[in-house]
Amino acid sequence: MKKSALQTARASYQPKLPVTLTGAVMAVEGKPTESVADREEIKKLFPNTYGMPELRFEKNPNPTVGKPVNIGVILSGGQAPGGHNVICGLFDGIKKINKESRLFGFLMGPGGLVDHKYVELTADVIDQYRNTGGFDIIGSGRTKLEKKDQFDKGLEILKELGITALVIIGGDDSNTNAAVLAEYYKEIGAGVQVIGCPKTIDGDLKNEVVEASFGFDTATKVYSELIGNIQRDCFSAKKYWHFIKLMGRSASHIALECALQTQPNVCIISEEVEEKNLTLQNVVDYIADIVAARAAKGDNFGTVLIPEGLIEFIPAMKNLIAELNDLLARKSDFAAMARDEQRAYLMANLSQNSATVYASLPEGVARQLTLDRDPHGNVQVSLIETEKLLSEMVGKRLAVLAEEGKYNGRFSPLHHFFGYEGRCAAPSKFDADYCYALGYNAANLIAAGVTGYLSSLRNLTAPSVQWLAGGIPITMMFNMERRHGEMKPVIQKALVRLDGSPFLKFAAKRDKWARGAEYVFPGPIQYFGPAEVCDQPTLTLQYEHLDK
Ligand code: FBP
Repeated sequence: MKKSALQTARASYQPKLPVTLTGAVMAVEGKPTESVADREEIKKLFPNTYGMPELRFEKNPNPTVGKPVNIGVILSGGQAPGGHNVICGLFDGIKKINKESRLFGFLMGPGGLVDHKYVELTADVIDQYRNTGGFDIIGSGRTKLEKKDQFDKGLEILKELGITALVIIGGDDSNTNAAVLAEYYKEIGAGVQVIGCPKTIDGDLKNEVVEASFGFDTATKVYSELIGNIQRDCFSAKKYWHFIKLMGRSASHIALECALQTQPNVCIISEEVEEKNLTLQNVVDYIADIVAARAAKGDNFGTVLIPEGLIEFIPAMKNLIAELNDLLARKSDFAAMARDEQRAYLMANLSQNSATVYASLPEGVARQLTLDRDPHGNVQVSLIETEKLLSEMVGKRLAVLAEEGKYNGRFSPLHHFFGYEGRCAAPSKFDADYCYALGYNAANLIAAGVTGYLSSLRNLTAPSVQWLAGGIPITMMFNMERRHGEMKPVIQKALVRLDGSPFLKFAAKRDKWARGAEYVFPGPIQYFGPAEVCDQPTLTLQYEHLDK
């Protein structure tokens, strides 16, 4: 495959490991741990892996050569920049322990383990992927690894290949499943360790002990570059309002980080909308008032950032969606009905509040809510074009304001959705180093003989050589949550904290950003040049360190 000049230049970059990981290490145990909540239930469900101590790696003054090991690796869920470097770090780490060690990659996600689809990752393969974006080295998938027969099927191939440790690179759900698998393999004496690595651009796998998931840094920098470019265009042409939806599933971390980096006129934070119990109309009015205020100064342009999951956080919309799920599940011939019959059926059967909300929606969006459903019968909210929904409703509101003599301007909206543009970008220097170190550190956890641990690096706002390496028992991050009608042990998802520094910094500035044009243009990710250009971690990470 032809390589770009940047790919060639980056291929030779050697990620900088924390000093402790540059030689032989020994694991130092901290105190036994407890889960964040629901301790008794979780202890009962994980009798073999509950309460394990946190681990810290320190230099080992008396190193010995380790035994060769065969290791399996899986990429799970959505792509995130740096995944290849986790695998490269893992490869180098196990080779450092013993050069006869071998690495096997399971293809297209957890499904590859269950279906026995794999490839051996040798040095010549690994070298092609150093510091590159994407997950294409082995592919990724969303098969949930949660049933005993899947675990047993997986064990067959692990045994056949002589694999004694499995590294799962994934988000909160994948690492939850990694912990369940670790517990099961320990219970049956399978002789297979399971280690997790924190991945997701969404930034929602973080807590007291995990500072950041990998990929968030690069993805938000790519989106911020694009938003900055749009803002410069906006500033030059002065004629469009740009409605920009940003990926991130439920949490608004991506939108918030991009807002901190680019200072747009508007950024909606879903968690705040829910907390204040705002309606869709409240959000629309908020945006329309800013559009009108700017128009009064002759500024008929601006930027609005919208988190992907917004719709689910608007309490009235949440109720409407829940009612639609039920109604449509009960009406098997719904899809075959004529459009006006469908509408009449819904209006007659929805509660009064939900019917009012439904009737207020633009026709296209109302239809999306009834058509696009996943295999479980749920509305796929990520397919709803929230950016268009909002701009259409803002347009209507502005027409009312104009009639009342409160608005006199031009409103020309344009729409964007940024997600896939950043998920496979070449990792920033931060993610290149972080991911490589996470993989390398996973090899040390394997050598330490532990299972059910997450590879952990802390002190991430310092240069990478000063990061602190260790392992976190995954059960420590668990609480019980209702999933598909049943209480399950899961890693708590981190939503934007309204009392956290990133949100508070944004909230303190947003009115000024709304009125003026205080845009910031971050430009593209840089690899060569001064540290303040190349080596800055996200503002979210920097501000969160203020809260520690
Ligand atoms: P993960 O949680 O698996 O890391 O996925 C992140 C993500 O990019 C979300 O932001 C987005 O909602 C989702 O994946 C889209 O996934 P897909 O492309 O599979 O529909």
